[in-house]
Amino acid sequence: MKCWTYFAINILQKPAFMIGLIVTIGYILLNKHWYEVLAGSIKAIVGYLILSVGSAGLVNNFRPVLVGLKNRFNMSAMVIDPYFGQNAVTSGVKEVFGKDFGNVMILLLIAFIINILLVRFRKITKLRSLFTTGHVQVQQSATAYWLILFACPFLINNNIGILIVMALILGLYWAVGSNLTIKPCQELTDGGGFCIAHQQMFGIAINSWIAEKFFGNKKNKKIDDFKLPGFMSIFNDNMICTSILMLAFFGSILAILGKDYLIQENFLKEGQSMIFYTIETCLYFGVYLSILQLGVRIFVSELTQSFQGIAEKILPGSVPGVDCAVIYGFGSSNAIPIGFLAGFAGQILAIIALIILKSPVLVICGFVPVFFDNATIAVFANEKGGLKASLILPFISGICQVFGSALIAGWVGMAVYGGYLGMWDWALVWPVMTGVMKIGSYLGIFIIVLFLLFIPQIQYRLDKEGYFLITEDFEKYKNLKNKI
Ligand code: ASC
Repeated sequence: MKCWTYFAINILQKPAFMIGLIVTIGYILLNKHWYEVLAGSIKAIVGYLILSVGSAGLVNNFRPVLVGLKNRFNMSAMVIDPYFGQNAVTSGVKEVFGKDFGNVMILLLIAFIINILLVRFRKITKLRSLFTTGHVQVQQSATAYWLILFACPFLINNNIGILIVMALILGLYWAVGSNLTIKPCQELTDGGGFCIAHQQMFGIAINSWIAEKFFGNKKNKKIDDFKLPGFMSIFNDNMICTSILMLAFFGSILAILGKDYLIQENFLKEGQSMIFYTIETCLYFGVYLSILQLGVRIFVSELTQSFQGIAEKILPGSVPGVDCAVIYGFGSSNAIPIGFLAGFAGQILAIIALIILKSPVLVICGFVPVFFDNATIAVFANEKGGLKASLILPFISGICQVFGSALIAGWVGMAVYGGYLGMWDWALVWPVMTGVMKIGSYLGIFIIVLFLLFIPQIQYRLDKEGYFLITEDFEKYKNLKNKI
């Protein structure tokens, strides 16, 4: 157990080292020279650390700006954000259920093994992907713990029982969810050899499907097909587009927060110019996004090449599931700010509705869901349905994130502790699963497990020839689809 805890804390929960480990094992299995293994692993770890700098920079720079709205106007509202969600669980779970969440490491171990086994027996399960994003797994475990304790109170005094139920449902959710993103990812990255293992996996699959079904015709141009005329042509450049949009957006929010508030909260030093502070802060958006994309470019090729070793020798035909930010290195870069702003507009509309309807739970946008979910959805939506889809789908998603989170967090009692995870799957899919378990108890758990197991079976039945080919040989898969 000590060994495992050491592994979980230092490697599993640190995606950079987890990816490094996978690359090392993969290259060893491919019989590479020791120095190639070393070089590849270093590149993968450094690349991932660069991606983390970009993603943490975005979160740390812009989360306080959004959360500032809550403090500035003295609102008692819950913030939808994975970190606030985790804090809410830590501070509330003992009070509400009389239980600490001490078993997180064991849970991760069992759920991770379940994920590996599900992929190992892919002939039966039809599952093809391994979840590698440990920091997200911890946040999800915390929220799932609360949701399942709430839904299944008969498990509260049964430590082993709750552990097994949680590990089973989480392990299945990780395997099934990431598996759902394989097709959209392979198509977007032209056989990149990875899929998404994050918090909006059902969101990606459903939105990609809607984008293709309802927006996927020639008339709906993709973002990069627009050649803007005159001065507007500067928006074709991603760095400029992102900077100007964020200057307008975060600039307005900083103006609303006001100079006094910013000084009081130590954002701004006495005597510093508000204008230059605003410009600098907002332009950092483009800076961190570029860093993030650089990191993606560095580590993705190492990961996908080395994973061949694992896919040949240990887990045949499988792909690694990675952070959603990896997709920002592919597709249209302008979809990123567009999706973010459309999602934000949706969230604000929904929040206004909550205020007007005098909802007992008020919500404040957290940066992580509004950005990482909606930008990701927009990149996929643009690929299938063009600009229109990349505006409309994140907008609807923003609305759903707020309503879904308010509903579930209010119902299960997390809202009073100030936060809820709030990402797409946790605002839409998990509330439904929680409801089914609450109503059905043991039968409910059984139905959820069956439902999750059923999804890859349906995917397989819909495309028996292409289903495994898409991860094993993407060129052959494309030929097959072209023939049809
Ligand atoms: C999350 C989370 C983060 C970000 C990051 C995006 O859900 O906890 O820190 O998204 O993974 O790259």
